[in-house]
Amino acid sequence: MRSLLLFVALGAVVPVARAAEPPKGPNVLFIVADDLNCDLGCYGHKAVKSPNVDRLAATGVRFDRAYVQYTVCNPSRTSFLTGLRPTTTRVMDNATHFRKTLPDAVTLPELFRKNGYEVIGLGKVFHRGLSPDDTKKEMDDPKSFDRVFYGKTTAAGNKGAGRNLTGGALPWCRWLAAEGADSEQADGQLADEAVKVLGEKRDKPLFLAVGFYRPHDPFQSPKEYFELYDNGTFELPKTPDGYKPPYPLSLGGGAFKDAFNAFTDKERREFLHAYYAGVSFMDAQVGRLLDALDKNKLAENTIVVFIGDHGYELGVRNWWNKNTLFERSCRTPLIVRVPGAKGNGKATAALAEFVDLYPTLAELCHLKDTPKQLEGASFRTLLDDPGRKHKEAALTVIKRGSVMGRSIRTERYRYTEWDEGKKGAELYDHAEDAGEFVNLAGDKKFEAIRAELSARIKTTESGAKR
Ligand SMILES: [Ca+2]
Repeated sequence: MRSLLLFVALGAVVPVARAAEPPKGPNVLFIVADDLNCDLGCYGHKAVKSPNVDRLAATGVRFDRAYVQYTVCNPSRTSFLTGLRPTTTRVMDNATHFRKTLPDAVTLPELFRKNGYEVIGLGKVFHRGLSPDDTKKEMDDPKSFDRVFYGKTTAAGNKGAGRNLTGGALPWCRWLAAEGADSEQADGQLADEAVKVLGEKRDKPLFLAVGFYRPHDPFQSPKEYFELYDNGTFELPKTPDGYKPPYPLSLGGGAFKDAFNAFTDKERREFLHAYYAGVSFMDAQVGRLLDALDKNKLAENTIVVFIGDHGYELGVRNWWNKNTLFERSCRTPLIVRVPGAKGNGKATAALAEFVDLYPTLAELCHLKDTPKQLEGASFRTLLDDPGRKHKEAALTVIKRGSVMGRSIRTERYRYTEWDEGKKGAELYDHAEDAGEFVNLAGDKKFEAIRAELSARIKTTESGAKR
């Protein structure tokens, strides 16, 4: 039908691009965890149990400075799946579908399809509704996948012990240590389905995207993952005495702030407990995928990418959410295992942006017809040589109300402007202040650095690829 339409429209037969023989791969297993920060064993966290992601990190390249382009689900996912910055996609909330703003974008999975791959999407790859039980499909992108499966937590899986930590003021802020096995939860079903897919015989290479819903709220996981932790041992978040948060956290009131301000240490410990149980539950599912790769002898010909869609603040500045421009929201895990890469088993401190994922995977898989307007730069060479540099800066933006915030991370500094500085600016020196508590933006000694970083925001946003 498409050939016929082209014939009618153009008056000539336009050959449909087909490879003479099907491409041989490599396969890609692309795993996304929702709202996952770097509190993982392999990133040095002492309490969190993540043996399977750790196992992947031990056999792949762990990125220690990888930054998302937006710290909310839909804008971040849209960005790394289209290879475009949020200011280009114009998707800066959870309600706008990128096909409205960029109808002709070729997404990363779509490009794999066009290159002869079988492309399967399980769970939350593009943004979906707010919970795994939300069956609305309108946020997904049918052009991107040959097959999709979302999973749905069963009635039995929704039973258990738990409570809302805000007395119901924030409906999402609740935990449940659920009865029943992993497969009663949507994420367990996603792993079941992925294991099935990896066991299937196919004559095409496979791009399998698996988007786990945890550790995103509601903080619900089978109770065995809660039982991995004694929350009395958790280190509680620390904010220095007398600290005054910058814009927009400096604004008074709001349902989130009011609820978080009412937390006692009991709620704080429960929040950490429930979030980390979700990390371990998600981690166990990742383990099942890695085992299935090994069992089906696919590991040697499969690139594995593991990411969060953005980080998560766990109580520092008394903020228990994402949607900030601090390090813990902007930075998220990125682990890439390419069979045979010389960097496997090592970590890289090179700055990388999630917008780089698209051109990297396109290069690694020798894809044809990669869109010319991609805004990232391939980091393929880092995978063999993790000690090299990749780019000068990573840019993350968010919109709070009508105010745009832009934050640039260089090797040493983070610099943030709200409404181009009119609503405030923040400069943090990570060599001295990893927690980003001492704002140097008004300090005369840092005037030149601030000016340089302000200019860097503009050049990065307007297309400087490195
Ligand atoms: Ca998210």
